[in-house]
Amino acid sequence: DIKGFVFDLDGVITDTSIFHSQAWHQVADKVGAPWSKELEDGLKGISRMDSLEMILKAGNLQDKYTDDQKVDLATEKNTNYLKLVDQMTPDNILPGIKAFLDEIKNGGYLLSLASASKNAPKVLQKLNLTDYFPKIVDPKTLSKGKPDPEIYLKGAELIDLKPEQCIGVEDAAAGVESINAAGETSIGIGDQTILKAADIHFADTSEMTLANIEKQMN
Ligand code: B16
Ligand code: MG
Repeated sequence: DIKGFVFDLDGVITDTSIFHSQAWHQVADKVGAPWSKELEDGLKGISRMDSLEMILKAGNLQDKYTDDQKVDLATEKNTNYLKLVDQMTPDNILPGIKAFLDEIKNGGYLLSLASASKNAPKVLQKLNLTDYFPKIVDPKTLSKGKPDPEIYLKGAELIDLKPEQCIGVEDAAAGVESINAAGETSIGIGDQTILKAADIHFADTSEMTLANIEKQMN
């Protein structure tokens, strides 16, 4: 039986995936790496430094920068990103998410957060959602990022549940892969063509309700 939900943040709870993309696009332009929809989708759920490597690789630029220069580029991206985060309000919560969080909380389900983002606590604060997530996986403690199962295994562990008792909720292909590898039930939200591996699919966050999940559970 399902007893808990492990949530991704960017792209599921809030629209920050657009901010991440915007900030990375600026870095790609600066270094002269080509920007594409495939690259943009592929960066979702991927850690900051791994994202930078993917962008540099797209432009065959991996060897052009020293490690220190790479850290500077990643820091510049984060500064740009945080400027966008600073403008956020609870209006940036995606449609239906607040209602769904209340529905599962009132239904006695446990909740944890499995975001690759080091900025997750700050974003939750801007959204006034901190109280819903007393348990947050600290990405600094991870040895491997998504699509490795580690982050979703930790998300279940934090709420004292077995993976098979959890549903993981994601917008990224790498994230769905991570949930599936952890042995949890996966919900993929967004473009079905890139979320083919998800056990349950919703085109939009507004469709996510316990009743709609049950409909896709058998
Ligand atoms: P930061 P998620 C991920 O968050 C984002 O999807 C990804 O685009 C970002 O690079 C990553 O967090 C790291 O974020 O630079 O803020 O530490 O989707 O796993 O919630
Ligand atoms: Mg995401």
